[in-house]
Amino acid sequence: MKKTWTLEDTKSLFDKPFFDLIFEAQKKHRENFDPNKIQISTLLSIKTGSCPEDCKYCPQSARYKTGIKKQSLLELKQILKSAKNAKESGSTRFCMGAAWKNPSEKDMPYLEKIVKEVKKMGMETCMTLGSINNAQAKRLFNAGLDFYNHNLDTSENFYKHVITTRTYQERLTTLKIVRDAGMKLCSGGIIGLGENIQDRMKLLMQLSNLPKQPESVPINMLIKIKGTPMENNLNVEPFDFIRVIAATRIMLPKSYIRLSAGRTDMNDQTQAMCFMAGANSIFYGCKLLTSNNPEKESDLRLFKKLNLSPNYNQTNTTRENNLNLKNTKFNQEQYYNAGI
Ligand code: SAM
Ligand code: DTB
Ligand code: SF4
Repeated sequence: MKKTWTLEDTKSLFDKPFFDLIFEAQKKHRENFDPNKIQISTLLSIKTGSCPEDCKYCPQSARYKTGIKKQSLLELKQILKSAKNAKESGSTRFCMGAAWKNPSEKDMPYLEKIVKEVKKMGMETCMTLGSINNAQAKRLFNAGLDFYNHNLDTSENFYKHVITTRTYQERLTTLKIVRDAGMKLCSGGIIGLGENIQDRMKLLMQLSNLPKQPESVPINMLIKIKGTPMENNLNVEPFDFIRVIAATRIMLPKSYIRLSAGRTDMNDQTQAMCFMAGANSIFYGCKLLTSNNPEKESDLRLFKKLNLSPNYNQTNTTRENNLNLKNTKFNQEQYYNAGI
């Protein structure tokens, strides 16, 4: 039977001596995953900026002057070109994000078309479009959408300090709608919003106590965007972040935990500790939605140092097709050392 995490249980995890916590997380990780494999996803913003929501961390909210370049829905050709690049550079999942409160009915046929075409390329598909209703979720599922991403972001209590235009309950409802439509769920949060440790515990309790745990759990470290109300937030202490990853691994043992936004502010050692604590997925490619992500070459170098190799999905045929190292300077050496 699925364990229900209480605040007391969760607190006892966070209170553990650091190495005891990491050891327990790594044990859990090894029971459920190959510790030397990593899942690779690539992000593309298919509609950028002018979002009516007020998420205080977000560069894309129309309420803050962040200077990002707005872009209406991208053309199919451009989306497929990015998906092809992502596939050729080793990504197995293509995640498309739109700066919307929710998708409009008039865009649904086009969104279905996008999903069908990306799916045809042999990649897993993921979208994050804000709140969706039952009919929209079913349509996206029928078009071939594998995952839907919608984050809880933080604890229910702290949420009101972050977003006022969408309720926490609406978020939970969207997660249920995604599940009811038959899709896999990607849901996580952000560390560094100004939340306290108990808010972090409560976010993880919400995620782990869902009727079915999300298959993917992105843990973002706040990227402090100039012009947003959170631009001067305090930095997250790396060891506190690693603790959150470890607790996530223990509380959601079978989920892929994605080390998401904020990796450009983490050194190799912090990222390695996150992998040790149970993170086993990243966004790959030099851009997230609008913000920078590490360069591919720097990630490949890190994989090499840590002997990490990509976790290919079953539908892909050749490894060469997936990890096109021809484009990287250290092609042969990487290829040899990663044992690919
Ligand atoms: N508009 C849709 C929504 O909010 O559901 C989809 C895109 S939205 C940008 C996806 C997620 O990105 C947010 O839920 C948040 O967790 C994350 N995010 C946005 N800005 C961020 C930032 N500055 N730092 C870290 N994570 C961020
Ligand atoms: C998630 O949890 N993080 C990604 C993805 N899901 C959509 C987005 C991170 C966005 C970081 C800020 C930006 O690039 O605009
Ligand atoms: Fe809009 Fe999503 Fe950004 Fe919130 S997180 S402002 S909903 S794009």
